[in-house]
Amino acid sequence: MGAIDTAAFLRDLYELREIGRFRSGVHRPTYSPQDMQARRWLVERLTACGLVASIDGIGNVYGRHPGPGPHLLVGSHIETQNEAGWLDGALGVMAGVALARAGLPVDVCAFADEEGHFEGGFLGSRSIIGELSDEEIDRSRNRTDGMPLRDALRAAGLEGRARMGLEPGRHKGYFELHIEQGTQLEGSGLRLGVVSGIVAIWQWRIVVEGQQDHAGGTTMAERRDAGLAAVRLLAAVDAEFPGIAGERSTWTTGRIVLTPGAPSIIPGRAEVLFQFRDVSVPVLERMEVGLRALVRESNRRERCSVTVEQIARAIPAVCDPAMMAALEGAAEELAPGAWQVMPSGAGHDAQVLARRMPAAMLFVPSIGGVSHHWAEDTKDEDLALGVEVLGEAALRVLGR
Ligand code: HGY
Ligand code: MN
Ligand code: MN
Repeated sequence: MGAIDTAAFLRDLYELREIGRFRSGVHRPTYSPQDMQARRWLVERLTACGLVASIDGIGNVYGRHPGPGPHLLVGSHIETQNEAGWLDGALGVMAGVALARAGLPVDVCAFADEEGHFEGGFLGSRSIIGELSDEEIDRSRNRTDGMPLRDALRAAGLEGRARMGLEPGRHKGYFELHIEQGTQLEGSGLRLGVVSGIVAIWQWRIVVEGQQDHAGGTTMAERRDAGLAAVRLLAAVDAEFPGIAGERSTWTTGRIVLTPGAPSIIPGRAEVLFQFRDVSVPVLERMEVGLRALVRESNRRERCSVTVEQIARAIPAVCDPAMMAALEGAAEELAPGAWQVMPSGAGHDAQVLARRMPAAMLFVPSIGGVSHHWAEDTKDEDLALGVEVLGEAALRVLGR
């Protein structure tokens, strides 16, 4: 194997940043024209470094190493949240390209829709491990505009394409390089994080039905304000959860849509996208019990009716000790004392791949901890160190 060409690696990242550019970040929602342009660009990049590349029926972009094994699988995602960061996902995919370019026996994959633009979550990585049914694809809709996934796949030119699966026994393990998306590394003056475990995200749609009516003529005593009922329920969750959640649990309301959404009309409907996260399933289950109890309480107390529907139920993952040890050894060799073992508060495709093979992740610092925002950034020297440590860890796992 040759040395990792970090200059070419950084060039790749900066070139990919221009596809769907938004201010200093990117806007590449899954299956959007700019996302599909990025996928076709990636096929060219994978081919140029000697892999046999293709895009499958769910949008996974896979580069297969043609030479003898044993092989590793290296990847992440290249779609992004809306108007978000240029490194979230792209870093891990282009790190795979850099390892392939250096001659390592790696397959590289950009898994589709890690960012969950469509209901279900981890569509690409669950598809490749055989955990995404056609029936689920038929049911899934875009979380923002409700577009059926089937229509989005057709518009992206992917309709009717076969979805690929992993070749059993082909890979010794899966590595993912990713930005931390938090402040721990930067706050501790460290440059690398070896991930110990990855949280699960349990995503919910909460719908409150009230009565649309006049904001002036309808007295406060008689109105059925779906917006206020939603806000009261979310406030009750925020009051109750600290007593039932875990130390690192998080809960977030990312979207509230009031219908019809006019200042002089009492909203008849509120649709809330709410999620919570933890590394422990019992803690997640406690939060689900708490949420459902608060919904029942709201239906007893309010004049509006509330329903709650789960739209994603990921599984947390523990990273593979041997793969972690390879990362730790490589980090200590290339950045002595400048690394730590840490959990991931973000979800990643690695937690899905971990159900089929040993998996581990390496973090590099996020400047200011910023992510899922166009200002997301990491120093070039930290990006370069990350891919070099990943390459060294890969050699250790491959016994080179
Ligand atoms: O939300 C997450 O944790 C991931 O970045 N999609
Ligand atoms: Mn990501
Ligand atoms: Mn993300």
